[in-house]
Amino acid sequence: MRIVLLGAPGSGKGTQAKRLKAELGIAHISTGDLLRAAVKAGTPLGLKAKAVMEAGQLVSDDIVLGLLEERLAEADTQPGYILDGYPRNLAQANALDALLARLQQPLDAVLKLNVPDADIVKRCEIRFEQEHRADDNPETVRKRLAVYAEQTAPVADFYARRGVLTEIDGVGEIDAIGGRLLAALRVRAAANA
Ligand code: B4P
Repeated sequence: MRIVLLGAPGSGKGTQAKRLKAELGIAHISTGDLLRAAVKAGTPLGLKAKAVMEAGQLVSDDIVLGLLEERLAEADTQPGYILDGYPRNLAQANALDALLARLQQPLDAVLKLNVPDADIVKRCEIRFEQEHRADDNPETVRKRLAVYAEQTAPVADFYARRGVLTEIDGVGEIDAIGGRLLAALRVRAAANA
């Protein structure tokens, strides 16, 4: 199964994608994690990405697409994958369409986690205190939410127009939200069959 997981920063994409990976036996591909690994490794690409991420902006489409293509060439993606954090703007959505057409890997589902901004700010505050992730400081979170509204929200409309989007309430216990996602995937799988 190939799934795109959409949602604002801090909406729980990473949290839920890890659970879906375990539940469904498919790969979890987080472009945020790929970028953070490049930053940590200090690669030329990571050095470029660092400042952009710390400013709450999106890293350039070319860089992220390159990382994604490399990741999709790895063997563990064969049974399927969850794309977490990609696509994040319409250019990336179109690039993903072209890439998956070339790889003959159509998407099975696009799920979107809906969480109010006030909850997101709270969650990121907690993570900032625990993990000190530079882009979780309150000012950068507000910037990331603005970037999301401007650039990523249209991606949901892009998939909604195709009739492949399912919206999920992302507020509540992590287990309960996981259950909602699995139920939505079952409905989608039955519709695709
Ligand atoms: P991401 O790594 O995608 O980070 P995120 O938006 O914080 O994530 P997520 O929604 O996964 O939240 P999480 O589960 O961790 O992006 C970081 C940066 O990378 C971007 O700003 C951008 O610069 C760059 N980037 C990434 N992809 C890119 C792309 N395609 N193009 C360009 N640039 C890109 O949850 C957040 C917190 O909430 C956690 O602490 C978690 O424990 C908590 N939480 C989760 N579920 C909860 C629940 N139900 N209740 C309470 N707390 C919960």
